[in-house]
Amino acid sequence: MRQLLAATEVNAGYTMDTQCPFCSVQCKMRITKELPIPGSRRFAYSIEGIPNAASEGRLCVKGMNAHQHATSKERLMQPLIKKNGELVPSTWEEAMSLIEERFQEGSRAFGPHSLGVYGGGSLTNESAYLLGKFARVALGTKYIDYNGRFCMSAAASAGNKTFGIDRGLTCRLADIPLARCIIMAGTNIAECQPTLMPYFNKAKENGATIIVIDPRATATAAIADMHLQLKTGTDAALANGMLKVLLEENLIDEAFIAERTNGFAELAAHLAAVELKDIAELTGVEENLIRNAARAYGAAETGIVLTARGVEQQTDGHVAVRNFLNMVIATGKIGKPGCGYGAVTGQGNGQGGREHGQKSDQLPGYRNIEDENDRAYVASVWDIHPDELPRKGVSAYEMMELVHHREIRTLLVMGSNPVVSNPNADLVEEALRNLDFLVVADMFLSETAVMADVVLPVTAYLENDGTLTNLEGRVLLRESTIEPPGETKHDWQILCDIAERLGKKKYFPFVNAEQIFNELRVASKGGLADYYGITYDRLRTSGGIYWPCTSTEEDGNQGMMFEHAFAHSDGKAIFFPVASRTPQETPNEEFPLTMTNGRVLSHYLTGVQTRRSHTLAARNVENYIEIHPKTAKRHHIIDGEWVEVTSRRGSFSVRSRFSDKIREDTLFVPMHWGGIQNVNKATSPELDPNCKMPGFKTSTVSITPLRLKPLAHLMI
Ligand SMILES: Nc1nc2c(c(=O)[nH]1)N[C@H]1C(S)=C(S)[C@@H](COP(=O)(O)OP(=O)(O)OC[C@H]3O[C@@H](n4cnc5c(=O)[nH]c(N)nc54)[C@H](O)[C@@H]3O)O[C@H]1N2
Ligand SMILES: Nc1nc2c(c(=O)[nH]1)N[C@H]1C(S)=C(S)[C@@H](COP(=O)(O)OP(=O)(O)OC[C@H]3O[C@@H](n4cnc5c(=O)[nH]c(N)nc54)[C@H](O)[C@@H]3O)O[C@H]1N2
Ligand code: SF4
Ligand SMILES: [Mo]
Repeated sequence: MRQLLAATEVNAGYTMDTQCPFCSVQCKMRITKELPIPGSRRFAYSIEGIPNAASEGRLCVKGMNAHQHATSKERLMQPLIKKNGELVPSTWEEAMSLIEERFQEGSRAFGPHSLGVYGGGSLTNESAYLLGKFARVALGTKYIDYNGRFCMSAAASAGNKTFGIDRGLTCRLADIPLARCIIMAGTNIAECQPTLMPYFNKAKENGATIIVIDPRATATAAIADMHLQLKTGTDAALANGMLKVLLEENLIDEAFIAERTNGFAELAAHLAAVELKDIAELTGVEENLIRNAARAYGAAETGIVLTARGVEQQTDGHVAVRNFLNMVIATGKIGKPGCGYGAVTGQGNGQGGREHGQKSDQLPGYRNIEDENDRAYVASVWDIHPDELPRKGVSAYEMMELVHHREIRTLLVMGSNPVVSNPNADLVEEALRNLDFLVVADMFLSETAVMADVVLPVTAYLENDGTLTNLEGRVLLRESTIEPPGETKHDWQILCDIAERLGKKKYFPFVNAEQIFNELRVASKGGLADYYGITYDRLRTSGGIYWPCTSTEEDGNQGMMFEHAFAHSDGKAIFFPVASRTPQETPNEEFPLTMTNGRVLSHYLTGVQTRRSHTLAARNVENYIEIHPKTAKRHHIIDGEWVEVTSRRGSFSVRSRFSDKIREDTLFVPMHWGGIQNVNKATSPELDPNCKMPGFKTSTVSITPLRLKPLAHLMI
């Protein structure tokens, strides 16, 4: 048994091994809280990376400073209840009684489906799994979805369709240095998974050709041999151009296509009509560059293709990824060393969080909530009748629409800040204001928590136990040796407590995270994401185990997938012809520029955590819009001045930042700020029909210096 340090001992300092709470690499680290310097009341923390298979001991600036938010004075230490429009401290008893009363009232008056649950990819596997069970068993609602919908849904659905399974990386990180050509499409690893960069540098030293596809010359593009600086939203077309060259120049693997794939003839017929000059026109990338990139990938002995949100957060994100997968399987560059595909997963538990039932159409182990066998199996594990299991609900943004229509009237948010991270943020804010009852479980008073009727304080990464699955599909255990501060509770504890209040304790008897994991193992057994063979004891000694792992005797699959077969029933991968479409919005006189968005190194998602770290906050204190100096000149904009950016949805205001590293027709805005600086006030809620990913990355906008705007609207 581990001994937890009591709060008084915590105040005396400690050393503990933990994991970074931020991105999908999940770097391991050791934190030491030093005794205060005599005469000072402040503690010093020292952080060092611990060697591990993913980051090999490296940490980036976010990991080095994560403890600053976790130990910040702004942490919520007791529940809050809204009284007369103000959130005021309360006891757990009062907060829980109110939740019990209002959840029951809501369910009685408007039915169980008037209750909704909204989760997140930062939650541990245990909490994410329990959240799915909580929605279906404790509340009896079909309405549950999570922020991963905005993150991994296009790549996940594409992997499922092409390969029959979705695991972010189909190979090991260790394969990257073995690849002779690497395509990085819409992924800015240098800022978003910085501790992985040495893998790419090693590949380069080994002679690899690196191709970056991005409308901006990013820090990642700095290591590229070829940079295809395409127009935003044209990746599917670009991949068609590259496929055309691969076929034309016979750079494909015919034996692999014949033995291991279906549907090649349809793809070839579709590509026959593709003209490279049309693709060059559509994408803004020169014909020669497309040809050279395709040749480099096709001719290389080994190769890896990576995509991330630049390709995926589009209304054709699913098919755009499928077109990159067409390239992977046409060249047979998968299932062997130095080869593979990776959807670079985003959040700390972005991988595990999408496998065990937070998604509206999913049951644990990547099971399908509409499949009768899957329903029967999970119902038996949960000790309920299959008919008691709700059917599938709707995706994250669609849930917000239902909130807006007042079909969902009560909402529990755990591990997300939807009012900032959803597209069309003004509508989402209006929707949340209309709720009868909003409960938010968070460590901080986020923009969403401020709107809540009850805010529940949760433990942070330093204080709770659980497993997280990194971008490779490697399950990692993070354990704490310190006691929760103040009155904070673990997410899973909160779910068990509410369930008990609703008379469902029998289904939520858990007293620690390991017990939940043991139920998850059984619930996932036989599913695509099978965790049955993984135990806490094995994780404690192994440093991580890849799924699928079907028995406790087995080592897991060692990271390399599809060596002999894909996951479809006939063992084959499937080609899919993809249209070369123009972007979802094309510029016109009123909205002449295309705006995309994304991340910077020092902030994380909606910034709720990183803004509470003084070291990180100091690196970027406010939001900005990256604009080419020539474009700025045409729009009378001075470097560093405040501008208003307007789309068909709404407006936000940020400072301009000149950069010649961006296309002249494109603007880029980080996503880490809420309020008036929130880029999502202007992004489009149009969804990809295949996976319900919003088309975040392409909106047409106008841009005006605030200096030139009439001031009348500011006067009352
Ligand atoms: N520092 C930091 N790291 C993070 C995060 C963070 O918030 N901050 N978040 C984590 C999470 S949850 C995620 S999902 C990942 C995201 O990781 P990424 O997907 O790598 O991050 P983004 O910056 O959103 O987008 C990547 C790139 O796509 C480009 N892009 C924009 N439009 C297009 C397009 O149409 N086509 C192509 N090919 N490229 C385009 C952008 O210019 C950008 O450089 O990062 C994770 N890591
Ligand atoms: N325009 C635009 N919008 C985007 C994106 C984009 O690229 N462009 N990217 C999308 C993507 S990929 C993502 S992943 C989403 C993310 O969007 P959000 O889900 O809104 O992201 P976070 O800022 O991580 O919000 C998490 C909240 O949960 C809290 N939290 C952190 N850990 C825990 C925990 O363990 N338990 C609980 N209860 N709370 C916790 C944090 O304090 C924070 O308030 O944003 C999406 N929105
Ligand atoms: S943010 Fe990602 S790369 Fe940086 S330390 Fe944390 S897990 Fe590692
Ligand atoms: Mo994400």
